[in-house]
Order: sequence, then C-alpha cells, then structure tokens
Amino acid sequence: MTPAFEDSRLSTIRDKVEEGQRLSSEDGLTLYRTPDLLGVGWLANRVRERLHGNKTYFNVNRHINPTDVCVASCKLCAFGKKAKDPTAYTWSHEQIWERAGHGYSEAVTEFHIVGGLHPELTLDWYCEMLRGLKQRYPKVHLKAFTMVEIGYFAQRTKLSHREVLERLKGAGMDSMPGGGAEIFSERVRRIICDHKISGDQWIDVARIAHKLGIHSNCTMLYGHIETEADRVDHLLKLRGLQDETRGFQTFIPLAFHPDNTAMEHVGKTTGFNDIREIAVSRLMLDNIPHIKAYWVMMTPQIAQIALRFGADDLDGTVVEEKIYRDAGGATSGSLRRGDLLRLIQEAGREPVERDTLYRAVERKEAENVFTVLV
Ligand code: V47
Repeated sequence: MTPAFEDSRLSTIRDKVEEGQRLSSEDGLTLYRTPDLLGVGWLANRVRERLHGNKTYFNVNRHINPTDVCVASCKLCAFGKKAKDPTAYTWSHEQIWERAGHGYSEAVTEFHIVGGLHPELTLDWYCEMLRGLKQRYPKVHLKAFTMVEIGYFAQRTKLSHREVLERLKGAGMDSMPGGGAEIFSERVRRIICDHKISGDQWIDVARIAHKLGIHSNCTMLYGHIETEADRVDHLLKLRGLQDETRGFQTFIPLAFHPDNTAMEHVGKTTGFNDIREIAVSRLMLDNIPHIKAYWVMMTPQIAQIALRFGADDLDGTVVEEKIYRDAGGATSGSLRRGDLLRLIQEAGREPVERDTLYRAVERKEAENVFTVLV
C-alpha cells in the first residue's frame, strides 16, 4: 500500500521507482531537501526489499591499520600523524601478522587493511605483509588499500596504477575497501583533503581495479562543507562508473566526525541526516547492489533503524577501529557476532552472515570454523 506523501514531489519519484526508472539529479536534490523523511525512507525501503527481501548482511571481520604515519595533512582526518610525532606508530610485519590473530575467538573471514601514506614503507614491504597474512590465514579474504593508497604507491614507485594493482593482487590482495573517495567536488577537496588524489583519479584507479577483476566498495564523506548538489554529483559519478564496470559491491555513506580534526567547528551530523543519507543513496545508486549502514560511524542504534530505510548491510565485528575513534567516534570499536544478530533480528530482518563477496557463510559455532557456500 502506498502512503500519502507529505511532499507531493515524492509521488512523481514514487512512480519512477515503481517503474524501475533511473532518478535524475533533480530528483536527488528533492530527496535531500524534502522534510518528508518517512516518505523518502518508504521509497528506499521499497527498493531495498525488492533487491534483498528481508535479508540483512553482516560479516565477521577485523580492521588492521598498519601505520598512522601519513604524508598528507587532510583537514578532515584525525588519524594521520607525521613520522616525527611521538604518538605515531608503524607496526612491523611480525606485529601485523601476530595482531591479525588477536580478537574474538570467532574466526574472521575478512581483514580490512588501510593505513596512512607512509613516506618510507615500500611497495615490496606491503606485498610481503600480504603474503605473510595469506600464509598464516589462508582462508581470510584480504580487503586492502584505498584508491588513495594505490595512487601514492604509484607516485612513489613511478609504476602505473595498473602495475601497482597487479603486484598487490599477485601478493594476495583480494578486493578493495571504499575509503578515500570523500567528496569528488574539487572545490571541496581542495579544502578538506588537498593532499589526496583528485576525484577523477579516484574514479580512474577504481576503473582499473575493476577491469583487473578486483571488486571494491565505494564511499562518500558527508556532513562537512559540501552542498547537496555536491553529494548528488558524487553519487552520479559512482553510478556512472558502475554502469561501465559493475565492480562496486557496496556503497557506504560516511558521516564526518569532526573531533580532533582541523574542522572541529563544523559540528556533527544528525540522526535525521544520517538516515536520510542511507535512503537517498539506496534510491540514487540503482546499480550498486548493497548499501551499508556502518555501525561504527552511525552508532549501532541508528544503523539498526537504517535497516528499514534502505540499508541491507551492517558491516562486521571490526574488533579494532582507529579512524573514527581518533575523530571522536562515541561507539566502541567492536561488536560480537551475537550483538549483530540481535540488532538485525530486533529490526525484524533476517541476518545472513556473508563473506566479503556476499556469499553466505555457514558456521559451526562450537568448532569455530566456517564454510563459504558457493
Ligand atoms: O577513507 C577519515 C573517512 C574512511 C574521517 O569499504 C572520516 O567496507 C569521518 O572507508 N570523519 C575510512 N570519516 C572508513 C572506510 C570504510 C569503513 C567501513 C567499511 C568500508 C568498506 C570502508 O573514513 C576514510 C575517510 O574517507 N574518514 N576521517 C573523519 N574524521
């Protein structure tokens, strides 16, 4: 049954959604500007249920951030440090390999590996790190390096993006996370992350990765100095690349956390806008299969509500999160598998444990082993 929308413009968008028609940038602006959050959420939920029914995905993963030393000084970031900063850290290979095994007794299926742009660690060092992880944890999927890190490795080694990606893939990189995209508007990028590759370069690296058969995720950082038009433009650029490559698996909207950054004055996003962001992205990104409500960023409470506003994935157990913690994230860095199950079930959804490529994982709890169902 269709609700009576408070905002009549949503009725026109509803007709498009029902007919499976693509939404325009103008529709995107309407979705961002209408106060009718329930209307937008209803539409997004319709698409979400058409794609995934009641299923809600989660995984058992562990984040690994090998170093926080970073040559970039992005205003948006509270994580990166200069090498001479006494609080900066860089783990050795042995520390990384050993730490990867820490955490819950639950067997992880994914390591999510990202770090700062370190001026001295070589591409060979990263390849060795991946080989060592694969050797020790052969069943664990390595989701590693943002497009920004690939850009930096290419700059330092003078290799092409393709060559860097091929080497990392050869060493064990299975897929890539979606970070570092921030917002593609060059005007905004110059202010919040002027040391990073441009938005066009981010898209180019993703295109090459996808063409090499490396799947990735994609993100958008919102809630700082960008406009609604910048957000729509960002979503349409991702949608455009996805039409070409089909390489994106999941979109993750990331709310800006201002604490300890050079943009503290900006303030935090609100629950209303966090929920809206999930819903708008579900509606605009008609060709990206999954929308993730990343509980670390949204809080488990809001992420749970997002499961009825367009999201079909909660991310994972995470275990040790640093990027949001450094930026004042209030959420603890880890959830147990049982916590994720409860959040999903209480929202009336059916939990499905997945691996990184969204294949269902069957688990024998007592034996602490898992099988990926293909
Ligand atoms: O790349 C950095 C962003 C990203 C801040 O692909 C900040 O499955 C908010 O990309 N406030 C890291 N955001 C997180 C990320 C991610 C998380 C979960 C899953 C996946 C995935 C990817 O966070 C960074 C940057 O875009 N970020 N600083 C900040 N102060």
